Amino acid sequence: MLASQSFEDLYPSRQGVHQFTPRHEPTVYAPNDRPAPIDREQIDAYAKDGFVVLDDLFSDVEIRMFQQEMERLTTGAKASGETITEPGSGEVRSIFRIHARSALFKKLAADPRLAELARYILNDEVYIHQSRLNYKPGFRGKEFYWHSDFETWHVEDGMPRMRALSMSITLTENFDFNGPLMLVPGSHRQFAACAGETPDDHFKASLKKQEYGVPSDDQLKQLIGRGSIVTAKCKPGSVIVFDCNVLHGSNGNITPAPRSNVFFVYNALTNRVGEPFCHQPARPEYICSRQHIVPLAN
Ligand code: 6CS
Ligand code: FE
Repeated sequence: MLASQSFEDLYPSRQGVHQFTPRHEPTVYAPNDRPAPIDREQIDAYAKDGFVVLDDLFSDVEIRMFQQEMERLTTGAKASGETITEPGSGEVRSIFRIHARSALFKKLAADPRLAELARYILNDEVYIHQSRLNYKPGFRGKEFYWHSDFETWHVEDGMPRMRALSMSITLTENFDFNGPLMLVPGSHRQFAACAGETPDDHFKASLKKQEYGVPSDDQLKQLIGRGSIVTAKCKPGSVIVFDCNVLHGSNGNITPAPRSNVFFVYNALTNRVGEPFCHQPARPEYICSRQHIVPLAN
């Protein structure tokens, strides 16, 4: 295994100031003349907005299998020290590292409909930096406040550059009323550095309710003011592909309809995590892959 590399911190954050740093990297790394696995218009939309929604990628039979696997993983999950529960109710909020807990989700992470697109956009071999099931249960699923995933993965996991993306596969209908993902088009082109220093064992709180590594109200007004807010309303079996630095969040769910999605985070192999860019120990393996980074099999 490569010794932990240390990289120059191109995106300093949580050092007492809220500020913007322009993005250094491209959004789509593949050369324009390389044929894409999806429509060129969809790739162009991803480059411009920082996300794209692909509808009806998976069949009803496949979705039914994923839903059953989600139920299977839920059984006994609360007893696991690695399950994130909802503040207050104790309902299951997230289960991480599902690509290692489930043969079905391991296969899904490597599915060409997902992995080939990730390899194209990142123009590299890829590995799973993180995977999770977000349940957003009916009545009790709390919000995910506005944030950039990259801000956390850079500062707390040591991800050097913006060369990673998430794919969220919808397992239940994401209506406009049950806490769908909200994304800010174009926000991926500015890195919003946050002020507050990373607390000890931050992940134990942030995965329930994130209060550090979130932009200030002024930064949010500037980012949202420039790009408005798009709500990803999707049927089950859709995929929301979004750049590691796009600003996103989701509201709480007070309806009976759960908003359950699977997330896979694809990181470019040449962008593997190194030492965290904060004075805290590296986060545990179930949240951030570090100990056995190998290319995702084709
Ligand atoms: O800390 C993290 O890695 C997680 N936090 C959020 C709110 N989104 C990305 C990721 O799941
Ligand atoms: Fe996120």
